[in-house]
Amino acid sequence: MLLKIFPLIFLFASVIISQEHSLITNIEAHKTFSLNGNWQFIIDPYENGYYNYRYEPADNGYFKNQKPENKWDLIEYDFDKSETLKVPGDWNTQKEKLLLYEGTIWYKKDFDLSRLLPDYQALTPTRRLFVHFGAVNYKAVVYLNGVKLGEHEGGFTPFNFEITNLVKEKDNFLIVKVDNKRSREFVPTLNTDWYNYGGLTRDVNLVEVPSAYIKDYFIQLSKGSDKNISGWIMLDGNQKNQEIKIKIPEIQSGNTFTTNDSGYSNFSFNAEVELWSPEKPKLYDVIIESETDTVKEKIGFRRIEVNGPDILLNGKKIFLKGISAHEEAPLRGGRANTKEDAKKILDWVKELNGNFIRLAHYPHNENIVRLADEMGVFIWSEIPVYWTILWKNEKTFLNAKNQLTEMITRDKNRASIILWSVSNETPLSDERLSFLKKLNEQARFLDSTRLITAALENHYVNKNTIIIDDPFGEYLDVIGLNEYLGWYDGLPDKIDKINYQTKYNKPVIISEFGADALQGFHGDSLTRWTEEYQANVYEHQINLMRRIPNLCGMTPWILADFRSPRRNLPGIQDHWNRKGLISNLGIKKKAFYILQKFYSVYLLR
Ligand code: GCB
Repeated sequence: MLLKIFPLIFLFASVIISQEHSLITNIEAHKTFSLNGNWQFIIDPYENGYYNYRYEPADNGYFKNQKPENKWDLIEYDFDKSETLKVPGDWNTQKEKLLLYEGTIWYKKDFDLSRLLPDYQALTPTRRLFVHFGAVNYKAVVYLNGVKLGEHEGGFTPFNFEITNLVKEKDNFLIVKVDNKRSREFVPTLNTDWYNYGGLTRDVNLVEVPSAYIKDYFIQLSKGSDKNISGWIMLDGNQKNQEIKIKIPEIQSGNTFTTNDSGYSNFSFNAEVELWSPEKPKLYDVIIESETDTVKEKIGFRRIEVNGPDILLNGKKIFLKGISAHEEAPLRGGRANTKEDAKKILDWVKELNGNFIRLAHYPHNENIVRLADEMGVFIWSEIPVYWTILWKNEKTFLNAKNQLTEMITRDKNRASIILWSVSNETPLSDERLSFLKKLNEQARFLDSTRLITAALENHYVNKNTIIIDDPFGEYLDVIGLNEYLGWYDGLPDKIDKINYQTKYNKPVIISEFGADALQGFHGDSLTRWTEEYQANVYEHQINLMRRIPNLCGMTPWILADFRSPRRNLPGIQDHWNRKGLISNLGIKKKAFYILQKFYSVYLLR
């Protein structure tokens, strides 16, 4: 009976997904034209370019890019005389005056299609053009040639708008109003422990596709199988019924099928694939051909499952030797956004003898996820449902759900991603539980092949016993737990006295522990902020790890020091969270070597 219902559920799932997003995935498989580089900008703290003096949206805002036409015209801005900012890039670390700026900045980029894409006009109407943003923090309103294309909320996921009918051969101007003001109802909310880097923080591209093109697809091993590949494909455009071929040339495998009136099809076929693992991160070229479009990408195939308290990769028990990381550029500072940044971060994970990274506390850029596929590093990816979200606010929920959807949409074909996390350290309440349960359902609905987790908190049963009993644990595959014994909770020797219990027969990952140390600051092992204190905490924590029930992995907090405006201690913090194992200048602290050693000897619980 179950088997009979399954295909129906699957079909239904694919239809709903298609209605929910307009994102083109794997844009590199299409023709892209980078709009990265220098963009002019106007700082607009009062949003004068958006609202009139009655605080109503103006129909003649900065997005019109007006110029005086005669000597008496009154126009109080001028993009062309304004300074420039580099895209991709946060604005905070590019101009000193913007270091702590939270508000609106208008960006403008001019482009000539005749230069970027000389044959475009000749090819229309068989071609379409989109503008694609890797991420904009936090809110973006996008205009082309004075006409609004759309808006996007959420600072860490991609989005795109079609510009086929608006774009001109010459003299296009793309304007983006970017606003990074924090707000109680946003995701994240007002209060976090990371820097609110604003701007066009990831790549901006024009993407050219055929009039009917392959917009999205899901290609993974079928749940529980090593040999059956299944998923769905989604076309967009004027020719919905098409014959589709999926090919994996290296193993001469694939299948042919036809999309329905909505442009969708499920598929499944048998394939003798070599399974992806950190030891051998095998990726296959997968080609998808429709009658009007072809896309290609490298995909790895592996099974990730839980069995009682264990996590299994391709049927075998694994231990996740990890580290948490923010999306900060090693050495350079500011938001990471290049392939080199991603490489440096993952090289550090390898140097630690690790095989796992927790990309905290929001979806990181696509470079790192793709590189992790190649380098064989497991990923935990999460959305910024962090601390005190407004659980009762429907808009907040829809926003969180949308960010989750966009994260999964972008990265669902990456073998490296094994865990989707829906929240971090959220305080217990009925409203929170129902909010998180719905996110959990959405994640499972979009992707039944990965494990769902969340970073939960400690609860004491008595002085020396902590229990993992968060009611949300019942719904998760893997329990993440943040604990700060030895730092926020007692001194390092307290760690030895604590015992853990868990209510759930499920794998546990200690998703955070740590202590701050200013690199180069030395003292005895009980002096706060010294490398010795941090090392002391790591030594005791590592002993504790051996005693945590059901432990399947850990991601201590954190790989490198990161900027955080809530860290105010002069001479030590100066707006940096110092829990990094590596300083913001790339220098390793003592604790780095302690974890490195542990990871070199520890195999499995
Ligand atoms: C936490 C948070 C993390 C903070 C960290 C800290 O529990 O999850 O975002 O940065 O503690 O350093 O306090």
